[in-house]
Amino acid sequence: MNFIMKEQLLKIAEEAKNVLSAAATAAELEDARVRFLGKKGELTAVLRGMGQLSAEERPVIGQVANEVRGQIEDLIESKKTAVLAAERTAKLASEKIDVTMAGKKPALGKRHPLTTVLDEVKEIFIGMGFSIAEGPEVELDYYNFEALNIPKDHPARDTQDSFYISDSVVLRSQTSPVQVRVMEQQKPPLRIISPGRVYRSDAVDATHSPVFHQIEGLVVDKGITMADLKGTLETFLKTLYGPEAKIRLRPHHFPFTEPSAEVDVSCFVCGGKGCRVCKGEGFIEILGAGMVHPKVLERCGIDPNVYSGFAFGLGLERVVMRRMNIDDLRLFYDNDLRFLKQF
Ligand code: 2NL
Repeated sequence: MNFIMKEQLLKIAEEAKNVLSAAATAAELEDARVRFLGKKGELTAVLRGMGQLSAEERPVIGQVANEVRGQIEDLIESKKTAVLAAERTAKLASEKIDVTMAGKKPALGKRHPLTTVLDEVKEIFIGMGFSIAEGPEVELDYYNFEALNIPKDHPARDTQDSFYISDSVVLRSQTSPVQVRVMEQQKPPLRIISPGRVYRSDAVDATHSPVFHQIEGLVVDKGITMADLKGTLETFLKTLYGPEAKIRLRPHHFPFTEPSAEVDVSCFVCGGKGCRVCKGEGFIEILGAGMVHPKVLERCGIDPNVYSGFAFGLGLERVVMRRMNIDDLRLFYDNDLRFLKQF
């Protein structure tokens, strides 16, 4: 019995040495500790059998067992230090970063063509002393139509042409209501432009959209005349299209201005000779304008006997389409990068 148990103990010691020298991780070391020294381990199993030994044999085997336990414990301890050091080195190596490596370039967007041209227009008017005015897109029918002298039977007031929220609330069909609000709240002199989104009940095609952008302008002061209108718009259009640009005014009608005019700019493709772009005209219609109707001034609390003013409006999309040779309005709203990247 003594002999067999001693053999078993030495075999365990031998096996433990092999397993431990092959262990490469802390987890493998722990597995080995449980296998050889644990409560249900191999060494414990042998020690359990010691009860059957004689009183002389017991201390001898006990001593061998303790020596084997000590050897295995020492092995585990020294191996543990080596394994932890190796694991730490491997972890550090795997976490190494090269701080000199070139970074990833973030994809950089660019401005929408409508924004580019709007910014340019704003800049030109700011240079002439104008301020930018903004207001609600969901507007009272009063500000959108009534205050602007647009009669009840005017086609623009039809539910066919404007989006009504209720009897008295409408999606603004122009940005003039912003200017009406400014006139109600501020005293002349006034010099503002009001760019923004406007809504009309149109079916979508290459030249129509139910949502588009308008830029309106308003100047009110003592002694403002048609000459101020013409000079301001000429300066604006020459800055936008170049110093060779010429302008021309044709009589027109708007309910909110009197007199009213449509303003043309000489064709920026042929310079006025006549070509396909201007359809042989030499000029292209660019905006509507006029002297603010006395009734409009009066409704806004400005005395038309003391003050006068001019106003104008233009569609942003049409200006950008001509300038950038874009033939379909829908391209502005599709958000197709193949289109947007070109500008
Ligand atoms: C166009 C041109 C225009 C105005 C807008 C305006 C604003 C106020 C008073 C008087 Cl508060 N007029 N705006 C004036 C003339 C033309 O727009 O083609 N519109 C459809």
